[in-house]
Amino acid sequence: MAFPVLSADEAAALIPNGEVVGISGLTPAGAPKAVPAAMARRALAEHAAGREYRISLFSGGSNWREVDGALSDADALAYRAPFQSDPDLRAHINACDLDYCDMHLSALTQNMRYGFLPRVRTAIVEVCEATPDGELTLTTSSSNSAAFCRMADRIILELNAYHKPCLRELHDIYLPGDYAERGPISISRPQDRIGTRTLKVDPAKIAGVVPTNQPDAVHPFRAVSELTHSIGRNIVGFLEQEYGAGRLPKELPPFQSGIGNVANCVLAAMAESDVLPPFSMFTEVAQDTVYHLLKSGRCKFISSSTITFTEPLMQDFYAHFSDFKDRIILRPAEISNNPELIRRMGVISLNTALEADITGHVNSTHLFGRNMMNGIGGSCEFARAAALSIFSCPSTAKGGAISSIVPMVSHVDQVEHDVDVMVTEQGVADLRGLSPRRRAELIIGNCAHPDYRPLLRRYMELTPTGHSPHSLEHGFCFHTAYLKTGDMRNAGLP
Ligand code: 0RQ
Repeated sequence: MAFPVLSADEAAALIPNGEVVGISGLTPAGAPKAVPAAMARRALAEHAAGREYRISLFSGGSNWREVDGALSDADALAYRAPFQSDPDLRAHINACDLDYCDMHLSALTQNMRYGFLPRVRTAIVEVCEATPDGELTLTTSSSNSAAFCRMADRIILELNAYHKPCLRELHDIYLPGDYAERGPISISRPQDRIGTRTLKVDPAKIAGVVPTNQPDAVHPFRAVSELTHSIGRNIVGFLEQEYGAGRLPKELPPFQSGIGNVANCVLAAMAESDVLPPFSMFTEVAQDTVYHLLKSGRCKFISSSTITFTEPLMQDFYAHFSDFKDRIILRPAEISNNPELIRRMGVISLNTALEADITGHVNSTHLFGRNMMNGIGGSCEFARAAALSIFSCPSTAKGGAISSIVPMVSHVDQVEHDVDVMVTEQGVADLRGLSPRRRAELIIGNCAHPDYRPLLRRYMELTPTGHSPHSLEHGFCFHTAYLKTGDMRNAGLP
């Protein structure tokens, strides 16, 4: 090994207070597994000695407890972007212990390159191979590793023996040029390759290598329930109808699928259709269901930024690598989520809402207008540029005390113009081309839970005129009823 072999603690000792750190990974897949935990230990020791130790942390997306949870519990984070999903970090964000900026994933490194965001100084990147001349094989995620390594002064590698160098076959590493000289990104289909399989970095920047041997800490999803299956069936039924009517091309455009339990179940329903032909995916995260779809042949090909398979599936993946190596491409987040490509390919996007309002605005990130859940991730980039943007969620949460269809959303992530179709287990509202009042009738009638339909209709009656059926006085009556009484059904409307 040409580079110094370091322990995780020795590597953490290289990272000074106030550093801007960029890590590999998008979801726990491909994230460093040892150095962040050592940084958390260092932060605790520094704080105990009365010294400041806080960093700014950038990643490709969420990661796992040993990064976000450990660092935030140790008060080692001053700033975090662009996405997270760790419950402990979430609690610290909502307690205002640090600044968190939820931003479009593909815009992050571009904003850094142009100096709007602070430049990453230390990159911590998981690899499964590193040659003495600085040729790196990334593991299960491409995310922002290439961009972070390019701009960093110092690169710390975690060499993870669990992952196999054959992963290089999946990568296609390419970063767009600067604005003025940036030509079209020549990808027209998910399977097009334009980059390199390995990441070449300046070997002089590599400060050391930390050996690890650990799988990605991917949590299993909740099993498909009757409710999530109904949501999936409704989406597939809608797509079958569109396909039959000739409103989708014979060869389906690629699909994007969001993260979480609901998205995982929605995708599972795609396996059941005998009307829709096998399809491809252009997305940013491949969860377990994608693995099953690839294995069964329902999904022919996937372009993603990361493969987030739970441990048994990862082992099966390695055992059958030759079956998958020509059917998966991993791309940097700037490419996997690039709106130019999403629009060109006519992607069908499938994302999840926490709540939607009667005119079709969607909130995927904030609880009751205040508390951050995870973040937008790539959902806005896909929804805005997609040919068909579908959002889904259960019609209620917390045993029916919360309606996911509300008069006005308490936070807006997706504007009504970027939500073509809204789906719950109750049904489908195809909102394309409709005025706000027609949208509201459809969302209430087809998507809201029957318990909440009379209240939502009463809300509409309060404003018989005006282009959009909204009342500033009562727009948040569902939310305030829940906060006061623990049940949105108590929303008092005149
Ligand atoms: O809480 O588990 O305590 O009961 O929210 O809800 O139903 O398990 O949903 O796991 O599919 O996540 C939008 C968060 C959905 C996710 C979101 C409560 C509910 C439960 C989770 P409990 P479910 P999922 C690109 C795409 C944004 C990012 C994105 C997400 C918990 O999909 O983060 O799409 N999306 N990226 O009870 C209060 C409501 C609620 C509510 C649900 N209205 N009010 N609580 N819950 N609705 C991919 C990437 O960028 C990586």
